[in-house]
Amino acid sequence: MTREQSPVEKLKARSNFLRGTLAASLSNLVSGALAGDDTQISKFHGVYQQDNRDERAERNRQKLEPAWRFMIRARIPGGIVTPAQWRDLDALARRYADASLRLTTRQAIQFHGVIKCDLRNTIRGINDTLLDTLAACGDVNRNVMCAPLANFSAIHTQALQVAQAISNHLTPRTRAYHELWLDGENVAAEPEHEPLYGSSYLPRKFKIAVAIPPVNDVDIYAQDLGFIAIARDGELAGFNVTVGGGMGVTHGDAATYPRAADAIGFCSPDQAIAVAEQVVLLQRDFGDRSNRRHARLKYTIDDRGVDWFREALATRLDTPLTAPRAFRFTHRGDPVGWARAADGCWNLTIHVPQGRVRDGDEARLLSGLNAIASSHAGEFRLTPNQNLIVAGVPDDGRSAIDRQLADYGIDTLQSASGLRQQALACVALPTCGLAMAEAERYLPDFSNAVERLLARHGLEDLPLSLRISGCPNGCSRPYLAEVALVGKAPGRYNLHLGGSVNGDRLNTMVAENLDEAGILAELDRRLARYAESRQHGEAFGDFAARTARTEGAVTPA
Ligand code: SRM
Ligand code: SF4
Repeated sequence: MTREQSPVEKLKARSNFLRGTLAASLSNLVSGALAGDDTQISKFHGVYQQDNRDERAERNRQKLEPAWRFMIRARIPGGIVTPAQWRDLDALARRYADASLRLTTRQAIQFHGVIKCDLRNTIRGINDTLLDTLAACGDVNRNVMCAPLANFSAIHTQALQVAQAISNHLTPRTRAYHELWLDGENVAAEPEHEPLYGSSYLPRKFKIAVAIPPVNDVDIYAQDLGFIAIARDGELAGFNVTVGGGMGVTHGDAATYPRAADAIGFCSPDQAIAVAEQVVLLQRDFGDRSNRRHARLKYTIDDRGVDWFREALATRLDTPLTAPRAFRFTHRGDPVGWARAADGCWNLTIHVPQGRVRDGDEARLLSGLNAIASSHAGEFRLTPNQNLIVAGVPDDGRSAIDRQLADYGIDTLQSASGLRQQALACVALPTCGLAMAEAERYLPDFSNAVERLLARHGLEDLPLSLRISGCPNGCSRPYLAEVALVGKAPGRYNLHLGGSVNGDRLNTMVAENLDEAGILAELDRRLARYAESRQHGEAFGDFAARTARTEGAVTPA
């Protein structure tokens, strides 16, 4: 039985390859908002309509239109930005956004607080710097991630090339993007055609990452499609292919769940694009287009089985996948500070709290990084942990950067605890329309509280992975953390424990709807038990998973 397509499916199909009525919406100067349907179509162009939720009630009381602002996401495959691009993005953020650059958990950059009449100028500015925003959001393949560091080995270079080639291959071909944001005119000389996606694009967002063992910083098991680089004699032999990862959940809907991806085989580097294309096409053809909560690849695979998926893929590939090869992931966090790379240069990984690059009272991160970008000749690399690497620094370039860091108060951030260096928080309030609780703004205080607990139990140096998401959509990939808070309501969270250090195991919810006192009491109890009865070398997440049954869950508040 064919079920009726969801309204978004119908909207995509009639959008004329992502035009909708966006041109009219942008010309309408009466409202700061887009027309209703255009708020869906604009996502494919990297643009989200939002309002500042801190101001919502007061504006409502004054019977004013919400203070509409836009989030623009720039797509940055592999997270590589030149210093010149960084400076251009910085200038755009100061001119059109809220003077901050937000590094995302997918190695991209978001601008927040752009008003409608500045959308075109901002997107044009991003394009002028040779980046774009097309397909940063929407039901298409999103920013392709690639492990950013890997000691700058030959493997990294090859893996990055594959990631960027996949990204290019899967970028939508619609000319609507140029028409709407760049040229301002209809350049469609011939009928539009999306060779891969078709006129309805994918049933839902699609995410790809390339991991380079032993680091799983891209969280490969959270991705719809993953490529795990396998090395042989210092060269890239190929990739283990994973499918069906995903985090999004809806509270109270048991049919939704996070899922860790399955390894389905191994492919050569030359096959990677064909594998990516065919996995995307399988999802295009078999994904659920009637229910958006059931439309990710993870559900397509669970509904039909991994074996079905593997066989269906084999029939579409010229050369089938072979058996996955042996490899080992050891960790996910970024090594903050200076490290020498395989090419002899230095990399400086700078901890960016919650990924927010702005000038604060203590550290003037935006201005400091701008100053470094003015004189640095290497690259900036964005990490999946929302940090930034100043990459390719020669021996004699280090001291100047150290001085710049000190001048702008940034050096203090390097002394952040292991907990903070790898802690993640999604944006959440005030901009995210789906947030149920704080995340980015709450992480610093919550980290303080957890650090006090760790100290109480003699665990100050424990490199615990802590993640907060303001709602169950899981943008900070919380279900793969050792400790995670998932927003339920203002000031209330579900507590999840038991992810592994290398990110290959989902955690479980141990307590529901707790306030801060409840969370800290629960963590205190479990950290005390961990301190007294852990096995030699056992991580907290492993302990929590091992003892889940005996430790039990608390009664929901
Ligand atoms: Fe996300 C929706 C922010 C990574 C799962 N995500 C959103 C929106 C756009 C809210 C909305 O739809 O109105 C958030 C914008 C907030 C704001 O004000 O900026 C948002 N997601 C983010 C970012 C910025 C979080 C961050 O703090 O870094 C990340 C941007 C990544 C990027 O550059 O492309 C971000 N989102 C993720 C991830 C992590 C990942 O991709 O590795 C996930 C979990 C993995 C996954 O997709 O399963 C994720 N975001 C979601 C979902 C749940 C999808 C689902 O399958 O149910 C939503 C809601 C939706 O799509 O309906 C969502
Ligand atoms: Fe918003 Fe929820 Fe994603 Fe956080 S997890 S950014 S609250 S959608």
